[in-house]
Amino acid sequence: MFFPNIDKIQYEGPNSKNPLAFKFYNPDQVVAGKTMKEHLPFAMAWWHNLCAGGTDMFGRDTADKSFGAEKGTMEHAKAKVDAGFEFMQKLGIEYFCFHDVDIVPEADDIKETNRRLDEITDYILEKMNQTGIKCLWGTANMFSNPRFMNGAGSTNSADVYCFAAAQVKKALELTVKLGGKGYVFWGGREGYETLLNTDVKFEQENIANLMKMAVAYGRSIGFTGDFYIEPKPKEPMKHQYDFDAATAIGFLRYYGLDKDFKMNIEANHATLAGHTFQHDLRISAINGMLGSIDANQGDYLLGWDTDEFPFDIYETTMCMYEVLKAGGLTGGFNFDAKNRRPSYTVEDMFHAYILGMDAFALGLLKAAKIIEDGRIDEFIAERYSSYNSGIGAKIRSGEATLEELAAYAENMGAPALPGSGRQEYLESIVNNVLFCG
Ligand code: XLS
Ligand code: CA
Ligand code: CA
Repeated sequence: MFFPNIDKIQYEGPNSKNPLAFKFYNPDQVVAGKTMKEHLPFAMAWWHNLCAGGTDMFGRDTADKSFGAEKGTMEHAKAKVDAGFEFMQKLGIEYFCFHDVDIVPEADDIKETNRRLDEITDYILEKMNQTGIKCLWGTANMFSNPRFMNGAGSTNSADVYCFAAAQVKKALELTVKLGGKGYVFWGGREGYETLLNTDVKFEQENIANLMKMAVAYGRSIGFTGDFYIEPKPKEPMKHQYDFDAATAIGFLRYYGLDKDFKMNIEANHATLAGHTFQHDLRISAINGMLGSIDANQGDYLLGWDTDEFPFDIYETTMCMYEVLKAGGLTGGFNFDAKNRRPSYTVEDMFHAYILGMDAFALGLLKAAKIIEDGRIDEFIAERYSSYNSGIGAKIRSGEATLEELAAYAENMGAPALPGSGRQEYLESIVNNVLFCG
């Protein structure tokens, strides 16, 4: 046991003061027709939780993630599996997400890395069978190794491109082996530092081709899940091609990849793109591409990706409002989040997940109430009601012509001002639902 002093985390309700208990996440509680557990398929991110110890540009690890083994060894890789499964079981988390190099130390020779990956996934599979814990999605890390300094699919080197292809092939095989629901492309280095050395069209074509090959291969080995693009506008590159949901969706449609791909929307990436989290969820949802969520939050005072555990109930509420309206996710809620560097103890790891799971559970409860309350939906329906009949209905049917509308306008005189947007009234409804019972 890696966490001997921590028992299974229980739901104790909003009045509990126990730091190691859920206050809002009550897995079997039914909300809007489904249990919380069904609404909120939570996942643990292997890389933050089991690998990252707090190293930043100015200092080394503060948290010890050795789990009693020497780092860089297969013993350590296995200790992480044991610790990870104990952690997920204690929190009642049913899924995990991983990059290839999170689960084994990378060797110089990819054949050896792949052998290690086979060995560790045999071990992970055993644990999955024992516990019922499942894989949400897998991915290949094509951004950390210096060979990817100019990208993977977008690299200027054909040899590096082949290496990336080999990693995608293997990561897809592992995702299928572990029964993963999705496969993620996060293009951390798919972008540019300067246009002075970059052929954007060439690079985007190469990325699309890599994705097409991945779809063809994935489908040929029995991968029936969704491929995901995870948009992020910048960091580590100055500009990343998958800037936001709208950009990524346009790219997928242009290259004919939209049937196989959906979005994996991360809160902190949306805000880096100058959007709200809710915005990127809405854009994905209305395009039928809301697949999965990386559940975290950023810091509005900092211009980079801080990957904090979700705490802001307005954000989680509006997220769950979008998810409920979209009829749920095909993917899940992956805590792509890390403890702050000074929160370095084992208890902090649990506090962080309890915070995040409770924040989403509370968001779910409040979003369901906003919908049940109905005032916002009613207002929106009323706001567009001029399209329900007459000329408005004709516009909606797509049958109107420009000449006809112009003739209508000429006969009408000056139109009345459109109805008030009532933003402050609507915001007060949200506060009313959030804070009054
Ligand atoms: C980094 C990304 C990354 C992806 C998976 O900012 O969030 O962790 O989720 O490669
Ligand atoms: Ca992030
Ligand atoms: Ca992410």
